[in-house]
Amino acid sequence: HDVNVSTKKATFSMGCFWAPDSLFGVQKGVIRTRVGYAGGVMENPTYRRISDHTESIDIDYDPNEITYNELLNLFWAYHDPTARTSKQYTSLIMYHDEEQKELAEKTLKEEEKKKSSYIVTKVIPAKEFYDAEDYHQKYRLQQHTSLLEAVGLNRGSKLKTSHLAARLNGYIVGFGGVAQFDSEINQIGIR
Ligand code: MHO
Repeated sequence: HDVNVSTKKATFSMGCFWAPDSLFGVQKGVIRTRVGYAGGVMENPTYRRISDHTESIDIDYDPNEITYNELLNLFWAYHDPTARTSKQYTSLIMYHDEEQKELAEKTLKEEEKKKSSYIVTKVIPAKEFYDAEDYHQKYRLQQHTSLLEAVGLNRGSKLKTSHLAARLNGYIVGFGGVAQFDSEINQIGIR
């Protein structure tokens, strides 16, 4: 279930991290995802003691298959960047290099124009990313115990590294669609 291609990272915060885990996990070129806490300074946050951190998603993607711009388009389309929320659920783009920073800032300005409203999203450098507890990883998929067992994903922290887990966690809530599922069923390790 692990895929070995060289990847880049993208890190976003856009509300409760369960939904973006499903959204991004099923995109073409996304190899694996994990959810966690980032954007703050307190060490070792947890769900109960999230402190100054924000629920975040960390994406490993193959830049030959999907661009950072495409990931940004999904980021903007699938949450409300004008919503003022608590720090736990705020909107963040955490960039990993200068190119990501520039693209993030450019799309933020475009979004501001489009919505003609204040965008709360902060573009900040990616720092420490603290993995969330195992029960938050691929949360939607984890609600399907027998499926997890059938594909051998029911134990340990495999849910953070498995490509198959990322795919199924998207398909299970309807992202990706049947045609894409059929087209990749032989590659993602179901049979
Ligand atoms: N308890 C909320 C948010 C969960 S998310 C991990 C819910 O059930 O939607 O913050």
